[in-house]
Amino acid sequence: MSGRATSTPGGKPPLYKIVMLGDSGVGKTSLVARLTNPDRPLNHDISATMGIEFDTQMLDTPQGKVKAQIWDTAGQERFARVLLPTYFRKAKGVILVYDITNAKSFESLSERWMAQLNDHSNADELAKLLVGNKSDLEASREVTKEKAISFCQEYGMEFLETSAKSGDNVLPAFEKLIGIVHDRALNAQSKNKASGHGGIKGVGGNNQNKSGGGGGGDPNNTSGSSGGGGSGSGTVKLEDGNTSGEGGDSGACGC
Ligand code: G3D
Ligand code: MG
Repeated sequence: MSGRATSTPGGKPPLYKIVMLGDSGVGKTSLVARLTNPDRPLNHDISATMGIEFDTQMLDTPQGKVKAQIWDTAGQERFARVLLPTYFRKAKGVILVYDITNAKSFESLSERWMAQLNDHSNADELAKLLVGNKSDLEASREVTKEKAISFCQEYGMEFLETSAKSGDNVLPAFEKLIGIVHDRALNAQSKNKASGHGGIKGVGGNNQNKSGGGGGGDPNNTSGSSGGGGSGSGTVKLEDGNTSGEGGDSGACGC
């Protein structure tokens, strides 16, 4: 299939929402920062993630360029329950992150994060990638690759070890996940065409608003084209159990 066929009607690359999951401190925010600002030193001013943040980034796949809207949240128990439905809404992929030097962060994946994924999303339809971060700290390793691989076999996902500190495998990790997401969308699109439904429906699933997104409006609108090039970011903060858009180009959450 040609790259052209993957584009939305305006010729813009498709936009897919992916979410970061994992305990606090495993390096989720550092991984996103390393991807979107590769030249910035690791310990730039990464504020504790108190709510939800997202960043967008153009990525290459074998089938052409796509834009990823990457959502990042705190692994803090007190916020997670209220925020998770918003977090997973319209997500097409998830990166489950643990810290290879912290066995508990790996155990949390099966004890907590997989359960939340199942409760708040259509987990079978989400593309999943397991990421063991902090691979630069080999001497302090607590989680073997074998353990991680057997987790992946159990839950049906791909696996990579990364270092947000050195940058090792960070871009390949995001590209791997977005490649799976894009392949699935293309397959769904060609099935639609074959069955006579035709038309490009964003990235499949339950898209309602196809007016485009990315550069503005509802950050959860990942169904249209990606808007302009480049990247953007925004924040959704928790206020008395409700979510509201704030700052950046996030606009109203609409959730
Ligand atoms: P989180 O978003 O999952 O909560 P952060 O995690 O990105 O805030 O990272 C938590 C701490 O781990 C930070 O250290 C960060 O610098 C560090 N870190 C993240 N990724 C790596 C990595 O790949 N290697 C190493 N060695 N450290 C990493 P501080 O000291 O600021 O708490
Ligand atoms: Mg964080």
